[in-house]
Amino acid sequence: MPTEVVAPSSTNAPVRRERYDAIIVGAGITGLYQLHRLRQLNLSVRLLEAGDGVGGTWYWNRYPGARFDSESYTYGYMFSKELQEEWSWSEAFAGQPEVERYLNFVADRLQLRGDIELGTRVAAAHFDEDSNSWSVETEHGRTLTATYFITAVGILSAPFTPPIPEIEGFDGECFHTGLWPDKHVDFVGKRVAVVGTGSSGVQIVPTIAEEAASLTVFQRTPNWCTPLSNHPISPEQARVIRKHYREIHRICMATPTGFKHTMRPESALSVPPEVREAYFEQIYGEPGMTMIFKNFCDISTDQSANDLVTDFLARKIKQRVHDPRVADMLIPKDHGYGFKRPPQENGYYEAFNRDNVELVSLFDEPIERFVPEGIQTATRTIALDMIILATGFDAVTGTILRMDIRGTGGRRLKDQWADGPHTYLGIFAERFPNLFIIGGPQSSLGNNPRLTEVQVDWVAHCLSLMKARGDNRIEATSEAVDEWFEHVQEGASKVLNKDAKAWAYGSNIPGKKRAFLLYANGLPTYASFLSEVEKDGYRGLSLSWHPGKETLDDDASLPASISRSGGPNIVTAAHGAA
Ligand code: NA7
Repeated sequence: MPTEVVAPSSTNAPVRRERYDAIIVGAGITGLYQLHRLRQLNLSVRLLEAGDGVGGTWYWNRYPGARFDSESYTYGYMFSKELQEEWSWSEAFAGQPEVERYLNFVADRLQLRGDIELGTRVAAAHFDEDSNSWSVETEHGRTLTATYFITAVGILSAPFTPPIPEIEGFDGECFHTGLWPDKHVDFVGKRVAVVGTGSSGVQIVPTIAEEAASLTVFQRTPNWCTPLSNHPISPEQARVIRKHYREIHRICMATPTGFKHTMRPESALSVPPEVREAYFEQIYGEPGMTMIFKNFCDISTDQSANDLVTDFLARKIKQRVHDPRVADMLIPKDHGYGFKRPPQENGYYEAFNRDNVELVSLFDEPIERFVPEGIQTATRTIALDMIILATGFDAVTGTILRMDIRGTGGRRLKDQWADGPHTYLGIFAERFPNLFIIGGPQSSLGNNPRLTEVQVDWVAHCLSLMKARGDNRIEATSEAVDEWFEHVQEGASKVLNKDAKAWAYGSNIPGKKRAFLLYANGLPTYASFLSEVEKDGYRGLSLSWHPGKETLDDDASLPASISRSGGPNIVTAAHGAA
């Protein structure tokens, strides 16, 4: 795996390599781990990160109230005993500042910073057939090359600003929750509006309600929100968690979504109403995603079972919100429970009992435009000092496709995925050799760090094997991509949310083709798929060696014991293929 020194320094500064074995994009939880694993293989790696700090999602989403909805100790890294022993989470669901501190701690502890370049957004990556390498261009016009190009950009990282007329015309402060500034934002005494009531809106509303002079919440679609029930982790609890990390990991890896919760095995319809009601009450009060992932096993597959949950949750909203008209506005009418990722809240419903908080339904009173003094709706002008856009993300494919990625023959990934993503294993795209997509479309599921650790390990193992064999090119076959597509669709067809207007289908973005973007067959199925592919000699993938202009000289230096596969590509059958 050659590297090339192209920028010898005339000073004593370290020489900068501009050619690498691998370039990783994104210094979030996935990218940091991928960097660590590839460095263990002695590959030369550069990680490029758009932000000025590490953390990814937890760097950008620093709005007040941002926090985990996965248990802290199930979201963090689980590959290292040292990291687990040296870090203590202070809360069951850590807030953004603590998560960002954690990821900085990891970057320091694993000594990753020397290979990370911050403030460097990747604009384009083009595969060059002749050199068998990726040419990666930053938005500042610098070009780096690498044999392997690895995206670890997260699924909720391309903030979406809705096409509201004259959105630039507001004279006050305006922030997107996904691009929150790294400074104190003061709400005290201000007239504030929040547009959007997904997880971000639901998290930020209670804080602003307490501090602002007035808060107007613009809601298009209400969500089924349940209490997060966060709590501090005592030193004794931390000790128990540390002791049981292995067991916690095993449990998470055995659940479909990577959370620690397991579904109750009976149907919601099979138990007496009073038993069901008591159980709903219990899991409503328990911390975290229990209402969705500890519920009866058929709530996502049987409409009648789902109706029982929504009936319970609607009653809860009516109990918690004093004004029946506002309570009714907050009850979803267009989707069942779990059809969209349900926000976890901390005093969200109670915020609407305050005199300084108003809920505006965009169906009754649409926003016409932003004006210098605030927001003009169909019926009035609302004067504001600050507008917060909690309007979500071009999810899963957004950040990948905002880069101009081109494969063989100059083919653009954006064109190839115009009708939705097509991958093999969620990792490979046909005709994009040596591109690895980690934590992206057709693989992502609930508690994503548990998924991406599997992918990162698998990719690291694959590259180590390629290195040992002398291969330097890997590409998915067309049959394998088609079969993965069928496998992903089959999983999606089993759940009730097929018609939901959710980011998981891309339907929150005007003009985005509707396609299922995630993976619904479950983490254990995914993980066993990956290991079977490996055991079957990387079936569905073509591994080969390409000389490439820049690697010819290097060939002679290879130890004789390492054989080049050379010659015809090794193509093995995809899952289920002949
Ligand atoms: P979400 O969940 O996509 O929520 C975005 C919100 O913004 C949602 O309420 C949208 O309403 C609303 N929205 C979007 N476009 C508009 C326009 N044009 N006008 C008014 N309102 C609009 O993003 P979040 O950041 O809250 O959460 C993302 C994920 O982060 C979440 O699922 C968790 O996994 C963590 P809509 O529902 O589309 O009618």
